Amino acid sequence: MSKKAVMHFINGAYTAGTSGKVFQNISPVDGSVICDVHEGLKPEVDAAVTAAQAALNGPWGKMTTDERVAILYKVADGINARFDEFLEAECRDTGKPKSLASHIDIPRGAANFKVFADVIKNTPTEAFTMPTPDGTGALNYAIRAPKGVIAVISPWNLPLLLMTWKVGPALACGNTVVVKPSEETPLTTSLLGEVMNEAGMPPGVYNVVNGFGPESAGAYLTQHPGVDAITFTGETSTGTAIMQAAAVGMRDISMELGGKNPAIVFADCDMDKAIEGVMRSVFVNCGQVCLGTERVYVERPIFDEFVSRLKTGAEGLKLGAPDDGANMGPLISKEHQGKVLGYYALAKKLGANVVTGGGVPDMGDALSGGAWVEPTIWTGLDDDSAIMREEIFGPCCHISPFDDEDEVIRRANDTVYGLASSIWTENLSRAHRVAGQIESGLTWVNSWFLRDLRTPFGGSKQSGIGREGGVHSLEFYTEMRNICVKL
Ligand code: NAD
Ligand code: 6OD
Repeated sequence: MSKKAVMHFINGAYTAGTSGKVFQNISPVDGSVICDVHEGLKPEVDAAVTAAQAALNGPWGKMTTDERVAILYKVADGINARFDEFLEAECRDTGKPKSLASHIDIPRGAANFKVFADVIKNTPTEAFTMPTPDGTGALNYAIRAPKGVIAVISPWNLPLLLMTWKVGPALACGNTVVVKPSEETPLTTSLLGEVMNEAGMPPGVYNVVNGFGPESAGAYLTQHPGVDAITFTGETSTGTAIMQAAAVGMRDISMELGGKNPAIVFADCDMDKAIEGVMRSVFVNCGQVCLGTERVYVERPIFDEFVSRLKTGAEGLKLGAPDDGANMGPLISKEHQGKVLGYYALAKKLGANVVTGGGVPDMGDALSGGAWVEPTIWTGLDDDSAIMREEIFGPCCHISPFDDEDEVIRRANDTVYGLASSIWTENLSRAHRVAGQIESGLTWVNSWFLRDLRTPFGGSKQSGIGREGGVHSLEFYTEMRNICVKL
């Protein structure tokens, strides 16, 4: 891949913008410079929003659903046709193993266009009549109109997957978008512009402005009066700032935020499956998955065996660069490495028993500039310690014993977050009973991150506002309008 600077994508064309400011995209694998990225400020955001408004009132807004769906299918096909380029770009930006991105990130990037095209194509309309006093009656029907220009603000952990998870339904519903990808991972969002053009997407439907959050593209975009709704994935604190921006002009929001997700492992679980599932939920993507487990509660009779087997699993993980056949890559940046290592140090200071890890692995000279951390497991901390309360977003978990069902439900729910949980038991009644009492938007039983895109996805409490997925996405990406016709 070339070291060409990443530009904005506005009105169907790559542009450097007017500010002339660039920032460096740094590899998390070894600290080398991947490329420069143009930083968008107010003029670039203005141009992108203007293009998005024009497309809404132009060809895109005038197309039939079938015509839009045909283009979205081509976008999905276009991602698949350039699968290796997307894979290379995603792994460069994130450092994640190619085996992971080729199974999850890139296929889901394509599926997000296909699935939501199918949703919009197959959603029926509803109408009903009602009697009126004069006996003639009235016909009521509701139409779904696009919301308008949608700002999509996306994070760095699953860049293509999470950005297209918003752009797919937004476009399927007839909106236009301005995307602000994470400053850490601009490559696949930029590459998608080429695919959009190849698919015949009218200019201005998909726009990208690169940059940071505060006093940069992110803040200018969320404050822009031409933006009709904002869909955001990222930290809860950033979501709070974006909600404040959205309040001006009363714009709608969809918020997918942080978590501190529990796994509950009962003594009657299938131990092999539970170990495999919890291993994945703690360590996949170097622990940088919003749905990932950071609190594990294990019923006391199997506590020692579980800890020992998870330790063996963690110590068996192979760390390495995307092409190394590794199970785990680095964290996203040196800055994030500093944050995670801060928690590793805090755990020790608080008296945690470090079962494994807790430091920086020796990756050899070639990778020494990367953002590497060891897979880490702790035991022995109280539920109210910072390690048990704050989202760390690294490859680490704390394991606590528990003695009964009510106790573990109370402890699992004792958090300001409520994104995801997993329950491991072979007792089906218990599984349903406990699942219904866990305060999280998503609960998996004997599984983790098993996704069906028709299901409602989103967080409770401080993990988010709103649900997206399947027809649920229509609630955010369209406005329902009722029309009453007196007969
Ligand atoms: P982040 O909040 O730091 O950044 C997300 C995006 O917001 C980036 O594009 C960033 O530039 C932008 N941004 C930052 N400040 C902004 C501002 N004031 N105005 C507008 N935009 C702004 O999050 P991150 O570090 O990229 O991602 C990790 C976080 O995302 C974790 O907390 C994780 O749990 C969460 N996450 C949640 C979900 C979910 O579905 N609930 C999914 C993935 C990640
Ligand atoms: O699978 C999805 O649709 C989704 N939004 C996953 C989020 C993962 C968080 O890191």
